[in-house]
Amino acid sequence: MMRNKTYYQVILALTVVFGPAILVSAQTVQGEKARNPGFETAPQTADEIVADWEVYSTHSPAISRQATSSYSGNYGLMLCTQNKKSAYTCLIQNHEVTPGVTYQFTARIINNRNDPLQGTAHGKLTVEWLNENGGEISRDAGEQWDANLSRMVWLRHRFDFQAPPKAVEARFVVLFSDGDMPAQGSCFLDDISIREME
Ligand SMILES: [Ca+2]
Repeated sequence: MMRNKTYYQVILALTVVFGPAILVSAQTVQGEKARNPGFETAPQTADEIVADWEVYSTHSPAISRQATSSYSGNYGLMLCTQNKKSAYTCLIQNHEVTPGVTYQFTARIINNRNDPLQGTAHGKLTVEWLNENGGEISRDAGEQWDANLSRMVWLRHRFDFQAPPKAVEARFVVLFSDGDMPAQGSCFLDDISIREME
């Protein structure tokens, strides 16, 4: 009994001392802003590659929706290298933002064990902040993933970005590139999340 009481007192003391700090640091996260975040919605038109997302590739189509590998649901995206120096592909979705608010941008990524990334292939999450005229104010980029990406575990890449003054909209971008040399291989992407933190 004595032991239990002491234990309880310690927990109580810790709560009193650290409780406020925990409350301050544990920001709550608002609802999902991303549309078609897990790519389960099929393209609605013949020329749409990924429903609700804008796709751009420099040379060959390098993003495809597939059912071979997914983190959740039945579908994920495959991101392919283009075997060209500096080739890149982007998956883009625009959202309204509020200056000073921090946005949590996450994605699940895994290497393709049958055709893994090689050479300088890499990817990252970026955010381009736009003013009311659509002009770019600045951009932020998260840590890169590269050819060392796990072939066994879907890693969750997470980056928190704060909207700068005068930002009214942002382009949330998954950027995937061959890098400085023509690269080979592919990886899979699923479960994008874009949320406001407060
Ligand atoms: Ca999915």
